[in-house]
Amino acid sequence: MSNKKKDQLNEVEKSNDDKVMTTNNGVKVSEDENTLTVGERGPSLLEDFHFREKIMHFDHERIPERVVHARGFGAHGEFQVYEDLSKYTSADFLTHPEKTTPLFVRFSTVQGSKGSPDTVRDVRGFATKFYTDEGIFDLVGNDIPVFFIQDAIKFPDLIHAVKPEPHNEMPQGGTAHDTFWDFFAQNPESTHTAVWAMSDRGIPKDFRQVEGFGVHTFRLVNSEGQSYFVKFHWKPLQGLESLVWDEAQILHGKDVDFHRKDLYESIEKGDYPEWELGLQIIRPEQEFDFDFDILDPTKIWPEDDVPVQRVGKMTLNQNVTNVFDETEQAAFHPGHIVPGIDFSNDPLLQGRLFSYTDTQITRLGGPNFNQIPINRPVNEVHNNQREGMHQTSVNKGQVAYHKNALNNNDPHTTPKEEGGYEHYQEKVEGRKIQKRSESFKDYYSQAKLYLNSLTQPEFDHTVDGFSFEIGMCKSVMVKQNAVNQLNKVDRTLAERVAKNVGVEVPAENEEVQSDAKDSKLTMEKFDIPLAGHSVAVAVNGDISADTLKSYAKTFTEHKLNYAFVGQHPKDISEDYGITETFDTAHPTLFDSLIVLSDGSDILPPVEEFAELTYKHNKPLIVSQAAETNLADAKLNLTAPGVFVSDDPNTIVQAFDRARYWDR
Ligand code: HDE
Repeated sequence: MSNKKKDQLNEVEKSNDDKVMTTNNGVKVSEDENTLTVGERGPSLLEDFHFREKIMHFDHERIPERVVHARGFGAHGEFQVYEDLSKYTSADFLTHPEKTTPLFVRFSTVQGSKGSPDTVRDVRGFATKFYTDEGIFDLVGNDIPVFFIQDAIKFPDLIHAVKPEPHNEMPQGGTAHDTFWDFFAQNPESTHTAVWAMSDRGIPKDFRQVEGFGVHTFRLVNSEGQSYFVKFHWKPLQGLESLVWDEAQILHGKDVDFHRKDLYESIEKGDYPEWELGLQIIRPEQEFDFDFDILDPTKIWPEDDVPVQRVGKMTLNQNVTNVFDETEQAAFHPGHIVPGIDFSNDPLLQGRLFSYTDTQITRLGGPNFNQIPINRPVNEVHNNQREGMHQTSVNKGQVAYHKNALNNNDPHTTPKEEGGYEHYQEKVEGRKIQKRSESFKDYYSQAKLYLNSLTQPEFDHTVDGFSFEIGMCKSVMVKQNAVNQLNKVDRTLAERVAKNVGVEVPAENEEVQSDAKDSKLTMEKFDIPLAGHSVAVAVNGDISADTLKSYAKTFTEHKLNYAFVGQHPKDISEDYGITETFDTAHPTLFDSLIVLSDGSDILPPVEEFAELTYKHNKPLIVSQAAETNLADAKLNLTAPGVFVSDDPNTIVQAFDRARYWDR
């Protein structure tokens, strides 16, 4: 983390090391295990102030969880722009390549509550707080570039449909239920985002491998006052990978913390995840050059038409010290912007600008949430705002108003030329109306564009995603209505899902007639580096320490995470050994598997490890001695991505692809 934010947080960090226990009023505590009572077996006394304070504080430890995005995990990092972008913007952090800007990122799921599993099918939040020298810029985006609705007034309806149903509070963490699919069918603007969520994008493998999108159109404004429309992107340098649904479901039980653990451990190990900041820029005179409205948040700007310029890099390099104090109390807000950035008239964005401060007041208990350490800017804050719950500053002086003569008119305002924020002077006129623009009413073309751009396995997974989710609905009417919507996008999708969920294939083919594709939509466009992947080595019988060490050496050379998994833990050296057993580990927790055997009968869990790795299309290496033992297992040893080898280096070749869909 860059120093400014780190120094600021260090100042408030508190350690108990070598300290005596006190009450919150600083009185040293002599007894912390027995309350004050009358005699050894008598009643407790109210005057035990330490007991009263301890229990009072405990009773109030919880704050309301976020209405949406309750389940999340964050980390600190930094950002550096590659080149001076003053052509587009006056923002200080985008025009000074020599500067590193501290930042904080929180990833989240949308639907589930705070304790829900990480690997559910859902959109992921990707919120970034930049602590720039000119104040805080929050880029509060998602891992999917579009949103379910076009106007903020529909957000409570969407979320009420998405969340567990109110009469029985089920299901937790997912959208596979009647109210969500009823909303989908009755609100066709949700079609495009639903197609993304049902594809592999809805079940990312980890947080390190998600793209990030600002979703809305923003403006960049340069020092001459020229403005450009912009969409923000985060491009992961770790590649882009997803789970398969069966694997994701098993992981709900095997490791509810699968995503947060991956991020936490990568950072602890010094394997810092990185993303490049991407900009798509549309000049004002191009605003109406497209067959979609650039203010519509249910539309992408296809990257083949409007290329993404990669302008800087973010590195996440420090875990938080305390999850509640930092991650839980982080208050993001799309309205936190800095000079050089401004809003567009996207009606969803405009509504968000209103919502986020409201939610912080409920969640964080008052208007002073910006004073909480994680939310404090790194530059100084001075104004005439005073008092309120949880005020932590001690504001000096007689004067708290503007303008004043008693304090020399301080704090004083700053003109734009010297860094004062001035809103872009867009000319706007019109009647007051409540009406959706006609230009927002094409709900299906880009859903079709997305499906056209997928590879065949990706398309098949999307069919499976829809089939599972719609299939879980109880109402046949809802299922039929949902399939009728799919029929307006893609006939094959509608036919296959209808068959899988047991409803009628709509009589008429109403699909969008278009072969248009965007080459950047398939996940396979990303190179996937070997480093950072994981290998389980299933040890069947007695394998020499030297053999295990030679495998460990290869893994370390290639920065692979690994674990030897055996029937019993075993110490084979000082640093590593057989640390996992078939009870503690599971093939879904790893990206690949190597089976080593001494030739003895294959243990049932080893066979299960091999079968599940095979089923989930992951690289599988089987030693020569294990090959014959696995003859009866449910897998084909000559299938793509299965290697019979005793050479530890085969792992490099095996990761030629992260998943072998043609298996
Ligand atoms: Fe949010 N959203 N949202 N949202 N959102 C919240 O703010 C809201 C929307 C997003 O890690 C809440 O502090 C409205 C789009 C993320 O802390 C709340 C509308 C996008 C996070 C809220 C939207 C997002 C939130 C809940 C429609 C992607 C988590 C707690 C106008 C571009 C941030 C909180 C974190 C959180 C309201 C739509 C992303 C209730 C009214 C579109 C990543 O204020």
